[in-house]
Amino acid sequence: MAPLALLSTSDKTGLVDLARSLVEEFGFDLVSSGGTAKTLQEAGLTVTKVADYTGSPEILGGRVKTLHPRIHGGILARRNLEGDLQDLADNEIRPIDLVVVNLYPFAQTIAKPDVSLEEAIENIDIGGPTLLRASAKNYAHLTVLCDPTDYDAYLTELRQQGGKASAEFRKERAIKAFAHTGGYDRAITAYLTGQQEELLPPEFSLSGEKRQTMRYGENPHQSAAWYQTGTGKEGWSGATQLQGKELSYNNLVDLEAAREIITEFTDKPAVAILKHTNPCGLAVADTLLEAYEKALAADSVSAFGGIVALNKPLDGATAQELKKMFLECVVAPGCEPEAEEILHKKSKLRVLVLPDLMQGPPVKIKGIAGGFLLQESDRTISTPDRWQVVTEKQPTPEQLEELFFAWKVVKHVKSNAIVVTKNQTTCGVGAGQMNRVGAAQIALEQAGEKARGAILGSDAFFPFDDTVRKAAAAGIEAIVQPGGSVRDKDSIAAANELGVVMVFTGMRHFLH
Ligand code: 93A
Repeated sequence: MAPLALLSTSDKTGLVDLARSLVEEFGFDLVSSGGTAKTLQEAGLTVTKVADYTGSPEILGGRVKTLHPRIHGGILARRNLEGDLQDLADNEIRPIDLVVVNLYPFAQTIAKPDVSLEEAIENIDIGGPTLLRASAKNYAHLTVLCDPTDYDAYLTELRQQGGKASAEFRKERAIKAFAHTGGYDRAITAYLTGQQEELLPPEFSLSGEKRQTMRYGENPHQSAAWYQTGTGKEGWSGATQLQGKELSYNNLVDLEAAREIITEFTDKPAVAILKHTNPCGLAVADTLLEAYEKALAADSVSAFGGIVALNKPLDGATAQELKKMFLECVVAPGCEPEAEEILHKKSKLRVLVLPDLMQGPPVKIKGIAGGFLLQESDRTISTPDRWQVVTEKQPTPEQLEELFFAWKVVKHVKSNAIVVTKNQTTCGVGAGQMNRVGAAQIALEQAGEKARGAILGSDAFFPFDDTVRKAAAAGIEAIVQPGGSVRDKDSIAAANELGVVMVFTGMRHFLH
C-alpha cells in the first residue's frame, strides 16, 4: 500500500514543494485539513480532505477538524502489535507514515496590538498539538514534522534511507515536536495569567531546544549545553563553520562578544581581536589587512589564542596574515575562496561565516538564586550629534571621529572600562576593574608613549576628577564619557584647567 501523509499547516511555507516530492518521488497519498487541502489542490496535487477520509465534516467553525479515531488510530497504532493492526483493519483505518503540522499562530496573534481575548482563544490550537503529540509518542513507527525548515532534511533523509526515515531522525523530530507543544502551552499559560514577557518578540521563546551537549562549560568540571530558540536560523544565527574543531562553550561566548563589537563598525573595514570577551585590539582602516595589522600590533601578546571578528568578507591577503598567529576562531560575514584555501592548512582553526552579523538576541539572560534575570540587549549608542561638549576647548572634527571610535569600543569592554585610542586603533584597554581610575591606570600604562595626543573613553561617569588628571598627565587630548555624576563639575574643572577636551554622551554602557 502507498505510504500515507497527513498535512495540516497554518504556515504554508514550503508545503507545496514538500507535498509534490512526497507524491512524485515517493508515491505518498495525501490527507489534509480544509485550508491545507485547498492550497495543495490549487497547486494541482491530488489530496483527500480529512472530512472525506473520516466521513465527519469539520464542525464548530473548524474547532473540530482532525480529532477523529480514523486519524488518531492511524497515527497511534503500533505496527508490530497484532491487536493494533486488527483494530485498524476492523475500522478501515490506514496507518499514517508522516504527519506534517504547524500550529495556529498563537504567539503572533497575541503580539498584535489590541488583540481581543476571543481572538486569542480562537488561536489556541487543539487538534494540531494533539496530532503532534500523538505522532511524537509513536515515533517508533512514523515521522512528525512541526517546522517547515525541516522539510528538506526529511526529503534528503528519504532519499538516503531508501524511502523511510531512520529511527534517529524520527526520534529527533519527535523530541522537537514535544518541545514545540510545550513552548506553545507555556505561551498560552503566560498570556492567560497576564505574565507574557514583553521583552520577548513572539518568535523568541525562553524554552529553547537543546542543540548540543557541549564537552564542558567555562571550565572542564562544569557541564554545559547549547540551546536554540526559535529564530528560524540554525545554530549561531545561521553561521556556517567552514573548518576547525568543534565550537566550545567559551568559543561561543567570545564569538558572540566579537559579533556584538564588530557590528558597531559598518562602513570602513574593521577588525577586532578578543580575549575573554574583551577586545585586546580593534582597528578601522582602508583595507581589512591594514585593520588586522593595526589591531594585532595594538597588543600582540594578548592576541595569542584570540578570537578575530571582521566586518567584511575575509580576503586572501588578510588570511595570509591571520595564518601566522595561533588563534581560536575567526568570524566574518563572508570568506573568499582564496582565503578559505589559505586557512585550510590550519585545520584546527575554527573559521565561521556569519552572513548577518547584525542579527543579535533581543534579550540577555543571567541566572540568579531562585530564578533568572532578563534584560533587553544593549543595542543603542548615542551618536556625536547628541553629545554635549562640556569644556571650554571644543573637539576638532578629527577628535570627534576618534572619540566616537573610542566610545563604540568602550561600550563593549567589561566594566569598569577605559580605552585609549589613536588613529582608529586601540592602544590601551582597561577592563573589569573595581574602580575607574584603576581601569584608566591600566589603559594608560599599556598605551605608554602612544597616550600622547590620544583619546580616552569611559563606559560610565567619573565619580571624581582623578581619572581626568591621570589622563592629562599621560598626554590624553580628549575624553568621552556619559556624564551624570554629582561631581561632574570637578571633572569638568580639571579638564579645563589641564586643557583637555571633554564630551558627555548622556548614556552609559555598563557591561558585566
Ligand atoms: O481548531 S483545531 O484545534 N481543531 C482541529 O481538529 C485541528 N486539526 C488541525 N485546529 C486544528 N488543526 C490546525 O489547523 C492545525 O494545527 C493547523 O495549524 C491548521 C490547519 O488548518 P487548515 O488546513 O484548514 O488551514
